[in-house]
Amino acid sequence: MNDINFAILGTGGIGRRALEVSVAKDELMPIAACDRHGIAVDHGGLDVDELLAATEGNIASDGGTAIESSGDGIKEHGDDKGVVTSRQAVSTETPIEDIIAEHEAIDAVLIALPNLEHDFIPNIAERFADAGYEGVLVDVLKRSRVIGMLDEREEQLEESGITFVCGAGATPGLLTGAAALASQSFVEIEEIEIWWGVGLKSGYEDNRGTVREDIAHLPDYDIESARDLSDEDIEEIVDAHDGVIKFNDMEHADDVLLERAGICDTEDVTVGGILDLRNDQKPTTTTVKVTGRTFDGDVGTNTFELDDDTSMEANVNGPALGYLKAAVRRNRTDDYGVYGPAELMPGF
Ligand code: IKT
Repeated sequence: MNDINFAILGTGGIGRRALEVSVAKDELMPIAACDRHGIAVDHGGLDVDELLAATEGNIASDGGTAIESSGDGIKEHGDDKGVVTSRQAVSTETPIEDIIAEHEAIDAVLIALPNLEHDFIPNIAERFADAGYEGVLVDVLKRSRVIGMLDEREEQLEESGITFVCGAGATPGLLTGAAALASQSFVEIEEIEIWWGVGLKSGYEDNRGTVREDIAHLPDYDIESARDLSDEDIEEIVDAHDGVIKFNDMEHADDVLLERAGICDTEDVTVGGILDLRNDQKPTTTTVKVTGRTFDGDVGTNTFELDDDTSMEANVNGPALGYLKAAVRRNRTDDYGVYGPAELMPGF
C-alpha cells in the first residue's frame, strides 16, 4: 500500500497515543493534528516526538477535547494551551475547518474526540463531505444511537468519496471484530457478552474524556448531565465508588454494529465492564463470549480474551489505526459508505 497521509482531530489521550502508535506502523504518516486551540500541519510528516513532548502533561481536563465551545465546535474543559505549545503548531479559532482546508493532502482522518453531543461526529463527517473530501474517516465513538445518524448521511458520504469506519476503538472496535470472528463457528447466535476491565490510576489524567463518557452510562446520569460535571463532581463520583465503577448494559454500538453485519440482533448483545481508577492493573479480564448453535446441532461458547497486561491505550489505538488502514484499502478501490468493525471481518 502507498503511504497514507493522515490527520488526527483531537490531541487528548487517544489522539496522542494514536500518533505514538502510528510511528510504529508501516505506511502511516501523520501530517496534521489539532485541538481546540491550534493546528499543526506538515505535509512532509509531523515531528511526533516534538509534538508529544510539547503536549504531554498540558492537556485539557477531559483529555484535551471536550466542552466550552470554541469557534469551531471542538469543546473542552480546562484552560491549557494544548497543541499550540508545539513549535509545529499555530493557534486558530477554527481547527476543524483548518484541517478540512488541507483535505486534498489527506488520505485518512482519525476523529479522536469525545462525542458528548450525539450528532457531533456525524456533523464533522458532513462537513468533510460538504468540502468535497475524498478519503477515509474513522472514529472511536461509543454510543449505539450515533450509528443511525451516520447512516442518515451515508448517501452524502458516498457521493463525496468517503469511506467511514465508525466505532473503531476497543469496544466498539477490536472486541466487535473479535465477536464477528468468534461467530463464524456458528450458524445462529444466541448471545454475545462483552465484559471489559480497565485500570487507570496513572492514565487517569490522560483519559478524563473517556471516564466522563463512561460516567454518562451510570443509572443517574446521561450524556448531557455528564457533560456538565466539573472535575470536582467527577472526583466525588469516583470517591463514592471507592475508585472502582461497575457498568452494566452500556449503550455501546457493538450491538448495532453486529446487527448491521448480519450476525445477531441488537438485543442479543450486552456490554459492561469495570473501571478501576485507583489501580493500573485491570480489575477483570476483558472477555468476549459468543454463544451460538453450530450447523450440526451443538450449542457452544467461543471466548476471546485480551491479555491483562496489554494497556487500554494499545487496545484502542492499535485497532483504530488498523481499521483506518483497512478503510484506506477500500477507499482506494472506490468503495465508499459507512462501515462498522464487524463488516470488515469475514461475513456471517
Ligand atoms: C473504548 O475506549 O473502546 C471503551 C473503553 C473500554 C476499553 C476496553 C479495553 C479493554 C482492555 O484493554 O482490556 C471504556 C468503555 N471507556
